[in-house]
Amino acid sequence: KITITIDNKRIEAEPGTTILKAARGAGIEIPTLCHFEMCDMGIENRPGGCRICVVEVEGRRNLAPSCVTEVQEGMVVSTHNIRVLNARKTVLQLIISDHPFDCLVCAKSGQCELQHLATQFGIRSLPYAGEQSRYRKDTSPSIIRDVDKCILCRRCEMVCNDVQTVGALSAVNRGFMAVVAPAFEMNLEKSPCTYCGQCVSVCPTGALTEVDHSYEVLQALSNPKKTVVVQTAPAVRAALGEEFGMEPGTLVTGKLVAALRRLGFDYVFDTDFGADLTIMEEGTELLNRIKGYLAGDPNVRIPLLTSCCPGWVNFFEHNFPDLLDVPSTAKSPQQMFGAIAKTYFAEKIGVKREDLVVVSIMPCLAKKYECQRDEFKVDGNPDVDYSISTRELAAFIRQANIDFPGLPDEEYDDPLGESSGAGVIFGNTGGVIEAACRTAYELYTGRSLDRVEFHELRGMAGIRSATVDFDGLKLNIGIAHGLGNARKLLDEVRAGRSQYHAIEIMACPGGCISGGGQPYTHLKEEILKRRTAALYMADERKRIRKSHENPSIIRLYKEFLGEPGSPRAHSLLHTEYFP
Ligand code: HC0
Ligand code: SF4
Repeated sequence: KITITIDNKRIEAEPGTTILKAARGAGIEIPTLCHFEMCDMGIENRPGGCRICVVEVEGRRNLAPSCVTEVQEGMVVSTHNIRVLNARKTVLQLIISDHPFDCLVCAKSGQCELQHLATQFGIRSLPYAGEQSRYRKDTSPSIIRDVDKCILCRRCEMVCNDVQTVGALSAVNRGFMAVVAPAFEMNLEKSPCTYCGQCVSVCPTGALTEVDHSYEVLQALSNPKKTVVVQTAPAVRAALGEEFGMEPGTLVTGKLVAALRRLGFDYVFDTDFGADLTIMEEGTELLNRIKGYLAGDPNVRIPLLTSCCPGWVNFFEHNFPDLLDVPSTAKSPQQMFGAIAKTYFAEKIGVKREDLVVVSIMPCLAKKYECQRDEFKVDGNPDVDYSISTRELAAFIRQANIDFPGLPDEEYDDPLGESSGAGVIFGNTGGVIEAACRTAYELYTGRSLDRVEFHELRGMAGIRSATVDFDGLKLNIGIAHGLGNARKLLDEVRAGRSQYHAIEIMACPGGCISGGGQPYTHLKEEILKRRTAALYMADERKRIRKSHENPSIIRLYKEFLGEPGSPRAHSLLHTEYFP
């Protein structure tokens, strides 16, 4: 350890640590616009570009950017003296001189880090004329790039390239025209972007935001001819409370249901029901593939890859077009829910398909694209009409002046609101495969599990593996979250070196709990861990914890679908992939 002094405080730090980290470790906050990190996953962006984090180091002529300057024995640092404050203010004024002033109508207003700093530093005028660059907005099915608002922090580039290995974004041009953009400045839609939304999660300004569909939802709700059904994804209940000042990790399931009723939805249902249904179909597919594999059938593809994460589906369609027969053909829970809502449920309540509107509340931006895919439409009418993010729902709740923390806890409607604990852990990395194991074990062995938790499948390591014993049949399970980790496992599959029988993949670090549509955290590890714990707690609190024991699922098969994998189940609940 070495000893340094920061703001007259003696601090011990590891050699190689930056001043910024040493200061933060001692509770001294230094502002920055480009730096961010998530230690557990080794994610760190420190291009030293924004220069907001400059500090004074005694004996040095120039101020030092604290995010890239390493501590040295005996160093004496001032983080907030007059010279430093002056420099920060000048840097801020320079950044703002190349930024539009439309805060009133900006999607990020109120949550923009540049806006916060401008307020904190009391910026009231700009001494520099600057130059307002003019780029057109780039709108894709999920994400809007408002490039004029890019401040070149390069967080998005780092996440997209280093974490996701998608490489859709990189810095182009010079001077006032410099921006981060897809190659040849093509539209995001034409780029290899997966719509995972992780760039939106880390963008400090309004340069990257979601396409907002809440107006269309409002229109549907105010149309008396429409019956509007809503489904809520597993991870939303673990994060929505943060938007209303509640502690991260507070489960708000009952208040979420209550808020949606007050907003005017006719039926409040749960994507967890769709997750249980996914397990019935995907679990059956897994067992069939394993039986075929053990019997030496050369046409059977192992490992089975989970297919419920649409960012991941986009990624393998782009990058592994030669492996399109490896993922499960099961649709995602969002889409299974939509298909059942517009057939089985519409029939039950006597409403025509075109008069039923299905809305989903998702932690994810790729879900917006997923529900628009042609294969999920019948004569142009989508199974899921609109997907809105946790953040869009929070804004909607605020507009309606609902006191969210003060709401009573209410229950989901029947029958598509009933779910098991297996359905709710889908939102955590490892949760889908754990849910599948709970059901596949019992179907395969004919025995009831003594303990439903598979702790060996849990955790935050980016790639994990475990062997699960099905009474002598040893299943090798792989888990990856973050597309860079997924790529490593897929490269092994392509090379014929994969050890696994099944692999679960989620595009976002930590799984859906840190999806691109969740309340902004900038991947703060502590918040993600609390959301994860909340979903495991929701599972523990459930009376039914295995998908095949969900009474509404049992009834759905009995009344409508027949067996898992039946021709009707196949046509409604399975899909195909396109290069
Ligand atoms: Fe997820 Fe899902 S678990 S992808 O993260 O499978 O978005 O929460 O809704 O569909 O259930 C997201 C979350 C879902 C789906 C489910 C899956
Ligand atoms: Fe890259 Fe994901 Fe952003 Fe697309 S959505 S640009 S894949 S980080």
